[in-house]
Amino acid sequence: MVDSPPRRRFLRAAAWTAAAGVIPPRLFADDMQAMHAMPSGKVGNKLCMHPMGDTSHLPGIVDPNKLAPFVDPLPIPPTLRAQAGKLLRIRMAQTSQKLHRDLAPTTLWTYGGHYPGPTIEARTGQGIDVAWDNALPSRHMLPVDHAICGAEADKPEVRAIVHLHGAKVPHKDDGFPEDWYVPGKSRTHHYPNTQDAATLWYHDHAMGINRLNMYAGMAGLYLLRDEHELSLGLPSGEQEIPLVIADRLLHEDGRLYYPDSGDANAPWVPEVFGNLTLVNGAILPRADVQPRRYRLRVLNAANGRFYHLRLKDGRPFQVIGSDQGLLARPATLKAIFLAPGERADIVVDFASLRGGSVELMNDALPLMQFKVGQGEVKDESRVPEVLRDLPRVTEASASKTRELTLDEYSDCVATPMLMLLNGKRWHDEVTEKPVLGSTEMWSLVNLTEDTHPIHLHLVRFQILDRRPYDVGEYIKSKTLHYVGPAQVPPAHEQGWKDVVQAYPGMVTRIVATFDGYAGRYAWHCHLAEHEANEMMRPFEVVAA
Ligand SMILES: [Cu+2]
Repeated sequence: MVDSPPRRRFLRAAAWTAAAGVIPPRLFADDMQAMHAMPSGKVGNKLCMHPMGDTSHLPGIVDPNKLAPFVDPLPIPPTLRAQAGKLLRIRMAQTSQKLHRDLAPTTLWTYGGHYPGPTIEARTGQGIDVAWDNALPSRHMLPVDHAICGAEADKPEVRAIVHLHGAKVPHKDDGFPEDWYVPGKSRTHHYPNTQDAATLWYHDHAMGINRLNMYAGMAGLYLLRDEHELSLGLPSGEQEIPLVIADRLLHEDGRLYYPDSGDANAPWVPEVFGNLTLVNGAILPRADVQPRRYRLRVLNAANGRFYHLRLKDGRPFQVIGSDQGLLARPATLKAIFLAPGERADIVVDFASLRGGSVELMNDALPLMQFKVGQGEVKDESRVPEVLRDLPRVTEASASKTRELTLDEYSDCVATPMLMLLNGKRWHDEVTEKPVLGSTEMWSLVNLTEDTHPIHLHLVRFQILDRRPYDVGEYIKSKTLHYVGPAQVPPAHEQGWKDVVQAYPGMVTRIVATFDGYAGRYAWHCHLAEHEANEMMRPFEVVAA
């Protein structure tokens, strides 16, 4: 039986959630839908329902169908405006937060006392310093797996290091996974902000446990603005809304539930899907808006879930930016598929919805509601037809090409148990050593049945194309035999990126210039559970 990858993802996810005795139909509709959104893989193992862990001890998990929708206002994280020369201090600590009106408060680990953490606002050309204080408890609230690389039993249980995702920063400020520190310690990172305006975000990156730290709440936005973007007249102020989207499972008493394998010595699970979606930390919130244009800064901050976002009435919206800032021109879409780590900068016009409402959906599931006011408003915002000068990079601009495989090793019942990049583990010798300032093309040869969102630290890149190939032939002879034409990415993926969805059965080619700083950085799958289990590698930018 050959099955498409999202189907397998669906069954795997369903297995452990079904074991917990919860919610089959509503939960995974988007995964089912995703099946149609991605190309199907060419290889398939016989599927079997492998029990992913004994969760029968659970007293119960919150059922989203029983929560009243749209009763909580959409929370807006507090804004921290960075000023040159003034140190920002952000404390990581255990806090408690109500995620829905009718739920008991949830214990979270947050930056600055909120989930999501405060939105840091910075300007291109104005470097800032942030002191990240680790004031977390000494015991972890979620199951640490000491069999995972970097989280061995001799390591402190609670460790943290902040990575500013998408930022061009020196190695020492990047949040390298091994630069973690323990509660009671602090680390100051300098962010030079020598790059174009973009929707960046910060999250924990501590080796072997960042999937747990992120799930506990350690993430926030970092909006980098520049003069060019500010000159465009895009919706701003109250008409610019951050939307940090992530899924969770909750016990009925409000505690976070993070699934485990059932083996206390090896609790890691290959992927985690929640049945509840948090938008800025609230389940099914409502945003009261005016009948005018809004700019939505969307981040998929989930550990493993892809979101297929659309508005319920099917109204089109304009995508004006991706991971690394503005597109060349707006792309008009009715739905967008975002992988963990990806961002979308979107403009929606509610003018024709005066007095009405519309829901933001993940396929068939509502995530939140926009309730549109009655009042007359004069909207002076605009979305220019040309957003910026953004030439497409070419294959010829790369002075070096690397062919890098994405690998997955399964156990006897086809449950993936280990994921690697180019067949190597984190601690293997560094093999990717781009020369500072050089341009390289990386061909990501996906040998697995999953889509992996691949993220490179330090650099921005463009997606050249994706092309189907014969996976079996590659495994046998290491030769690429293409079985279809190269597919140029759609308009909304033609800008500067720092995460790319590498589809199964495809070779995904990206082109990056390794400028900025020499030193050691990481590249990895942004499915947090894959990243934890060796789907992360160092690369080293070497001086010319
Ligand atoms: Cu992955």
